[in-house]
Amino acid sequence: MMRTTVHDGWRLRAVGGPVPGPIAGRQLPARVPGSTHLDLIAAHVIPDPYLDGHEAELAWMHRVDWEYTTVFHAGAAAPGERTDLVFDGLDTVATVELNGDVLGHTANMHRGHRFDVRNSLREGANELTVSLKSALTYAEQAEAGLGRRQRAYPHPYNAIRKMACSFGWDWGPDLQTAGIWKPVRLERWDTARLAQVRPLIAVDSAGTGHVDVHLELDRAADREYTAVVETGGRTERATVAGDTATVSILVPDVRLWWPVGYGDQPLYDLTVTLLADGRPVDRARRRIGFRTVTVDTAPDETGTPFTFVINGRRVFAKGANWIPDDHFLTRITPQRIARRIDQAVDANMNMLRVWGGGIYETDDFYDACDERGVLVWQDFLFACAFYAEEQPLRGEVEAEARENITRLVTHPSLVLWNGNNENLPAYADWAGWRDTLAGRSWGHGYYTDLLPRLVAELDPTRPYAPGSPYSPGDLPPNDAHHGTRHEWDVWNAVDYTHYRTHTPRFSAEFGFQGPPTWTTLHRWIHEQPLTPTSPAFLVHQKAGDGDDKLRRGLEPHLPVPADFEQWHWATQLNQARAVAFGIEHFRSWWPRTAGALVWQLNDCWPAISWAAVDSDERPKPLYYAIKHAFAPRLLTVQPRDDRTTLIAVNDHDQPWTGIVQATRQTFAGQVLATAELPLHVPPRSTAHLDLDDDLLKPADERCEVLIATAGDARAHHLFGEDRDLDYDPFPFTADVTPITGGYRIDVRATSYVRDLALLADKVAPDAVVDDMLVSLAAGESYSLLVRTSATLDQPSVLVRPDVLCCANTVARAEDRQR
Ligand code: BMA
Repeated sequence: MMRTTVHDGWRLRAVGGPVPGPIAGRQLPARVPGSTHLDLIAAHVIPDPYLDGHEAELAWMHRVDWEYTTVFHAGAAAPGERTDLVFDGLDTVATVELNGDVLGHTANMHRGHRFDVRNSLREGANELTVSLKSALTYAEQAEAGLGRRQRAYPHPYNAIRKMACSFGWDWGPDLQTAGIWKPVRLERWDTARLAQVRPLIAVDSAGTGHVDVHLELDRAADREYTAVVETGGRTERATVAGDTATVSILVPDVRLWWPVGYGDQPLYDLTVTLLADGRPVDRARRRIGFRTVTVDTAPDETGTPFTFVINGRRVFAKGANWIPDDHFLTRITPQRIARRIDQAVDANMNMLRVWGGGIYETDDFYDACDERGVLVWQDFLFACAFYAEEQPLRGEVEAEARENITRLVTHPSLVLWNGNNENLPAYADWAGWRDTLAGRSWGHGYYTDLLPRLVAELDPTRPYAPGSPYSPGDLPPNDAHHGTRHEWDVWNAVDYTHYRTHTPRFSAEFGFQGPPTWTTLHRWIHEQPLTPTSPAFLVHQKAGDGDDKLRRGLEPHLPVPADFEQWHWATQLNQARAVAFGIEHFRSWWPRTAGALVWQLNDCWPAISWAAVDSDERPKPLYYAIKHAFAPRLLTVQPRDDRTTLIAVNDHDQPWTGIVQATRQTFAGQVLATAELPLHVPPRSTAHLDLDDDLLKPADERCEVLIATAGDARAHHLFGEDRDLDYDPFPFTADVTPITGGYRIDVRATSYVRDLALLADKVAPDAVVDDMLVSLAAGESYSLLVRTSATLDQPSVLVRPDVLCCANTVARAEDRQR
């Protein structure tokens, strides 16, 4: 088998549609893998679509047809030789021609295509052309044929198998990509090739790993075929009589792969060699891990749980939802993915959910998760819409599902296949949606029949869920007592304290918006004055009514900010508070609640969004709040049976024992009540600690705080909302000391400091602070470390009030306004 990539010499031109004069007729250099927007940016013929208001100006690109061409040199196919041209991914509606012969038409970005080019390939120069039709026009025509079906956004993304958020989302731009988005290569072979390698892995109670490698052969010649499989120091071989074979290997005493926080992530190389008459003709390599996974959904006294069980151990899923890490997918490097997964792990996460409006994530993504012990829940790609179950969609859905199940099956990090995002409540609950169907299909058959059948056939080692959210039987899909739940009343309609009105069995989506970091915002939006409602700003705020929802979410808690910079800090802080409030509630209910997946970890462009990490990879204050709220050991103050209770959550294999020091004190530092509470929390469980009235009943609720501390864990309980509290607006002193690689900022609280933060990016674009949203009692000290390559002329900028701030400073803004 000889594989040669065909990535060089590509040119691009617009061949139809409303092409602006300066671009019409021009051939531009093109990158493969790549996409039209990126090629046009590189050729300086369009502005950066993420910048200011350019997104809308580029809408013409949605209606343009494009042509990619290259000439590559190759030998003609020898007699008996097979030559295939393989596209791992075409985005999306393509006609592929080689030397003028049409090889085929495609209309699905989520799968690969293989063309037999024996008869078209020439000795010497070969001209390859990929013509891409407007995906939007195609989708509209497809919809006209299939019948209109409801969707959450204007374009018919549900009538084409293309990343749904390519057509815009409530955090993403409407920039409809087109291109050859995955590798292209020529494969030359004779005899046979390994068409499919699908290892299914199990571990028995004796600790022996079972690897069943399912193989499919593509044969060009009749030979004696043998497959040799090696892993874990063992080798097995089997004769392949027909086109399929299964080779089984037993690996005794396997080292188990664990999620982060539970153990290591040993990975084993797996090699499959195909021999024809004893001579190797093809080889495939995979990396596998040994672990078991089930989801416990056996009904119990409160309803239907949804608890991941890995290697027999029940796991609270701490994590977030994942969207494509850049709207322009082909720019996402393995390094960028690795940094993002590192951030997730550093924020104490152990699970990411790959959301169904994006893509079947890449091997780079899954490799990074395999290596770090991040569990992955992968949605099938259906989101917030009804989908036709008729052709041509149906065939494409089956083909992409088969291909991606087979591709991803090897990854130990993958622990769940899920049918869709929110399409079940769309049918059951969303006002007026079902009535629009008039009896037409809507995707139910995919989620309850086709997809579970394919998973059972190709990947019986993993659980399948019909959708997210999902409740069994005839229950409303979003029922709080059964299965997974999405909480969107918070953000859309009600205050975040409403999180406590439900105790879901698994919270698969919940979140709150906030702006990106200051530097990211100003890198991408340049208008003056910049306000939450200025035109270019609103281009980057895609949520319906987003600005009002931010304001409504803020008002019950924090003072009204005096200016834009205060608004920026206050809305970021409120986002952090809202999500942490949710996480602490959900964790306090373990094991009844078995997961909290924040909406959303990452951004795909500079946006005002629910993300914890912005599109320039900078952590927002929310990120630090998540990290604290997901700490293995958490103290949290929660209402239980009309009583304010301290709950200790121990997500650790060791018991948590010691003493909780609890005080009620004034902001000025006068201690009014103290208690020492013995703490004993068994591994992976919670304990409730009763607090006496003298701790719970403030003399003056405006200037007192209850602080409970055990080791590194600490809970702060205020007796009112920030906007009503009498904070000292200047509650600390701070000194800066240069250290290797950055600066140390020593903060000393002169009065109670709530949510100390250092917005390091304001000082240097690469500056990152190690922690923030730390609260300090009067008299306490805390050191923040800022890492940066910059040498600051004036290190004292790090303690400027707009850089080193806290919740108290938002209050000060209101004072200024008064
Ligand atoms: C959920 C997600 C996304 C959306 C988010 C925020 O429903 O599934 O569709 O971006 O809410 O509105």
